Amino acid sequence: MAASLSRFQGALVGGVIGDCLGSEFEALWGQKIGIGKVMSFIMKVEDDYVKTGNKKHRRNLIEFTDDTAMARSVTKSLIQNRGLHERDMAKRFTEEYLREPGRGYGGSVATVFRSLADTNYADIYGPARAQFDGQGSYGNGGAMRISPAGVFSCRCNLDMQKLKEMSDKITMITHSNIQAIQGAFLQCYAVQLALRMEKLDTNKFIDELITTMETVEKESKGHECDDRPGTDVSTTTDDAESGTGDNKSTQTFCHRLNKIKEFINRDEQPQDTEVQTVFKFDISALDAVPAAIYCFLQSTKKIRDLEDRNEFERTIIYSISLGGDTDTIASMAGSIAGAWYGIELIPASWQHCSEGAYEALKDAKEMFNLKMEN
Ligand code: 8NA
Ligand code: MG
Ligand code: MG
Ligand code: MG
Repeated sequence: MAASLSRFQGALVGGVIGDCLGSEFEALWGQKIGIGKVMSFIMKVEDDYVKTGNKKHRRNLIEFTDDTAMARSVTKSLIQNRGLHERDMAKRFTEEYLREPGRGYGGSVATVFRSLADTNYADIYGPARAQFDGQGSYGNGGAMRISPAGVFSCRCNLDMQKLKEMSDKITMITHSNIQAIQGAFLQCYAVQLALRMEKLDTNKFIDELITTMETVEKESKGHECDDRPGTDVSTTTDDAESGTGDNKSTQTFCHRLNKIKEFINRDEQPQDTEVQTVFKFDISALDAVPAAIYCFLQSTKKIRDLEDRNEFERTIIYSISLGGDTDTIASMAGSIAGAWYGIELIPASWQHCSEGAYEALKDAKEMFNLKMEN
């Protein structure tokens, strides 16, 4: 395995930074953001670092949100227990939420935490299963916190099947809908793959994700959820733009992953409107995880108006510029990019201004040095 300390740190810190920087633009649903607006904000952040130097007490901290709050619980629980301990994980999620409920959690997930606390964790998976009349949440809240499990899997050499079991169990504490579970696994596996790939090869990367998700989606046939209003993506731009597309086969991760492959192999960077039409950048796992993977892969190449930025910076700025659930998508893309490029490509000024980045740096080191029993 190629995973180094630098790449462990890149994965965990990259996730925190995407969350913090992305959260500045989170409330702008439906509004156009674009590279220009994100760059004005980034330049302020960098300017602030120049003015305050590396003095921690003088920095203007950008607060992390639910993404980091929950990812930290995943990291700390896996380290403490040297593997998955479902009750401990559920307790950490819940206690973290009860301590700081104002971290921008999704609209419905609080019900799960309250129910877990009220029942003293009698049934770890029961409250999540009861969400939305038994359908479970399809939100991206499972995927947004799962990256540390991908990192941990490199520490203890988990194969794909074992990784899937772990990812599914962590996700199902709050999200039982099949799309949320599959989306979290896709994110988790993408982080693991980015960490262990020796040579950077974007086509090999996306091909492996497609092959893996073909198996996952085939195995879960019969569990698919029904169409969700407003989330249909058609194969034709006309249908998608008019909002009338209802082709069920497009409601799969494999469909989106194949679209990514097509986009990243074009000679020209696709127009933002086309990207947004296909990937949606929304709060569902199906709309957010492929969006994050696309942003990461497209940013391995030049991005318009970001010629002077490195690949990690491009990933974060480009993700945010496309709008929607900016903190979560930038966080997931940032974890994959950090795993791929390592900590060296993450600017010191970005780490300095992001609440929780230094703690993620320490956590990554602890995970990297963890002594496993066998
Ligand atoms: P969640 O499980 O509460 O789901 C989020 C929302 O998705 C729900 O409130 C519903 O509106 C909708 N939803 C999910 N599943 C179903 C279903 N089966 N039927 C109908 N509607 C459904 O939250 P989560 O943990 O998945 O988090 C998702 C996103 O919300 C994250 O990006 C997170 O950052 C957060 N978020 C918060 C804010 C904020 O400012 N508070 C803004 C955007 C996103
Ligand atoms: Mg968030
Ligand atoms: Mg948020
Ligand atoms: Mg979010």
